[in-house]
Amino acid sequence: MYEIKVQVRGLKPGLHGFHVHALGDTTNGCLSTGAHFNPFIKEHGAPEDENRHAGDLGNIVAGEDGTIPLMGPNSILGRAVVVHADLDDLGKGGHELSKSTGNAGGRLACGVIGLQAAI
Ligand SMILES: [Cu+2]
Ligand SMILES: [Zn+2]
Repeated sequence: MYEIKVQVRGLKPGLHGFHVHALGDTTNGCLSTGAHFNPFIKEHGAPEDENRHAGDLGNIVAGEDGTIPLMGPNSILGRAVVVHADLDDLGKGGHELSKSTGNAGGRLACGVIGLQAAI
């Protein structure tokens, strides 16, 4: 298990959807990171749900740290993390986008997931 430290500044107070998106590509900003990483073709949900995208990490409140696996067939290396403008309703908001994106709104910030060798 590796620890991923995320530092985000300038967000408005409250919850922000936080996901691993499928493509480690930011050539068109966060828009080119594709959809939520979803290797098992499930619906959007909460991190603790059985029916969820593998990339569904729920919400962050500014500065929260999390740990997720980087190895094996579901590796997130080469993909991207995205912070959204609004809260992720975890598939339960009743909005038409709830089951695909959690209706988390625009993509405020993103980064490609890679490995940096330990010194
Ligand atoms: Cu997202
Ligand atoms: Zn999702």
